[in-house]
Amino acid sequence: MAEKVEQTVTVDGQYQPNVVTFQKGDQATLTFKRVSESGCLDTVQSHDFGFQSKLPLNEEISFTIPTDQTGKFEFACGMNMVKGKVIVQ
Ligand SMILES: [Cu+2]
Repeated sequence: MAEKVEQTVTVDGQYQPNVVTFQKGDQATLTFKRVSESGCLDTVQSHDFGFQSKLPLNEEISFTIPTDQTGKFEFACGMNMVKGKVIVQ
């Protein structure tokens, strides 16, 4: 039975945490909440997962993360400078 798991990343000039882990088979949701104007993190993107979105201040933006395959996947700011990682294990 797939477990519903939501991980929230706080965006305040960096990603906290910058590594999130899901188990293979989880119904995984990755949520970003930007709480600071600092840095260049008003956009989040992931080439690995194929998402890109603005992060309005103090709003939660969620993405469904596929967990059918294990691996390490990246997300980053709009300029690909600040990076975080999703591990599916
Ligand atoms: Cu940036």
